[in-house]
Amino acid sequence: MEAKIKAFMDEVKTRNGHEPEFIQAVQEVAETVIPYIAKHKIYNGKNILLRMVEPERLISFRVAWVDDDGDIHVNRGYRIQMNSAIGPYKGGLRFHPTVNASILKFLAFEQVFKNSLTTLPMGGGKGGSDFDPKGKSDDEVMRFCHAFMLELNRHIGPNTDVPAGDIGVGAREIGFLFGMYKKIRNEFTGVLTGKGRSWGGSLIRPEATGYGTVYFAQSMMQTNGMDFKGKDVVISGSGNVAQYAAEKALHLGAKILTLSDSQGYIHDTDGIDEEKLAYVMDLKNNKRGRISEYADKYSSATFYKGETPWTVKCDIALPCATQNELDGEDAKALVKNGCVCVAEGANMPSTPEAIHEFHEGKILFAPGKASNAGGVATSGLEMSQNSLRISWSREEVDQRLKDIMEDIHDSCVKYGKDDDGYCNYVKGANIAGFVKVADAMLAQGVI
Ligand code: NDP
Ligand code: 2IT
Repeated sequence: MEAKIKAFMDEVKTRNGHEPEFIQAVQEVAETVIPYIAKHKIYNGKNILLRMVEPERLISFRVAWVDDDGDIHVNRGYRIQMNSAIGPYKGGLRFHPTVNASILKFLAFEQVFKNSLTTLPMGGGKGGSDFDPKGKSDDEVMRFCHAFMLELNRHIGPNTDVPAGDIGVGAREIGFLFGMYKKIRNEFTGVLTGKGRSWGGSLIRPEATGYGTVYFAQSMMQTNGMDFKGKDVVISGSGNVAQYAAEKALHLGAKILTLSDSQGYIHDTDGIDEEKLAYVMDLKNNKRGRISEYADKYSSATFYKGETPWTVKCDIALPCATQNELDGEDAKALVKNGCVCVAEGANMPSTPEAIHEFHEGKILFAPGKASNAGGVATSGLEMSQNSLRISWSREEVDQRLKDIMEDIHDSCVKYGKDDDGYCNYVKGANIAGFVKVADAMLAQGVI
């Protein structure tokens, strides 16, 4: 089996040698899915995984725009249409200076499995740009988004490819992108999700990724007779996912100890309560400030510059910032300090070494493609509401989100339970995600 996995990865590396994040994501899937394929005849000899690692289409384009001083800038835009076997391509757009083909291919690949897990009919895609919205005026962001959509519009559509937000793309950017799509195509349609409430957006979509991560973690905890009540929770990030993970964990009676951004983390020994969280939301979403300002406002908090929060003693850890933000040493510290559950709100925040430590320590560990799937699942619910031209209540969307997270949890347990009773959620998520897409690809023939 080792040799089979190595041969497959050698081929992937030959074709994508300069794409470390993509190779990392594929390696994890190959290690769990190739043994499954070997045991299940229908998938043998079909090169099914090799077909899944090759994007159906990779689009790269120039985005030229003018800043407030009249200077011209050029950024690179992308859309990776990875797999459409079970539905239109679906996945976020990331605006961040680190964006490149490797990062977007890893995200698009993960998205295929994640979307399959949601039980909804969505293929996988991802896109974005190396544009950095930080420090830009609203007008500059608008001009960039309009220029980006001027090209992207010809590749997407409500039945073709439906983008959404990710790092650096929130309600403001989705508004500008939607406006330009509507103008060019003269069509008011559900071509993007994460839209504003008054123009086709769904209730609960802003909250969905963070809430879903906590719902998933709660399901995991319940398998061991535990829950969030009274637990110490460490969270990284302070953006969309981190904010609503914190809110839901608070609702369930937990104490939130940390939040972070790319400059460091804050540790509030009294806990981040509802009022303090409202301050964070205003600071990050309206004032576009830095998390260090939290420690200036609240004396119970300290800012640790350039550090990540994983050495803070906790029961539950929710990495909600970015890929590879939690390494093997961090994982060792978490396990040693008694952490019992790690659920990823971000995509691939734990390195392979970290995941190894969590599995060795036999603690509950959920990979992002399972635990952060609530965001895209609720995007799927937004698409349904757009097609039906109706709007469901908060309670209805939240209930559907809860049900989907429970379904995903059940699928992970079905395919991930080891002989000793320990659930390997990585294996479970990869195999469950694979089976649905692979079956559809087999049915549709070699295309
Ligand atoms: P936001 O842009 O709202 O927030 C991102 C947060 O992560 C910020 O606090 C940011 O800090 C921090 N961050 C970004 N890059 C780094 C870095 N290199 N090192 C440390 N911190 C960093 O994005 P989201 O909250 O939407 O996304 C967070 C994660 O969740 C991403 O991995 C994304 O792919 C994933 N995700 C998002 C979904 C969604 O619906 N939005 C759905 C599923 C997954 P700073 O401000 O300093 O950059
Ligand atoms: O990584 C993700 O799942 C997202 N950024 C959300 C994608 C979506 O289409 O809502």
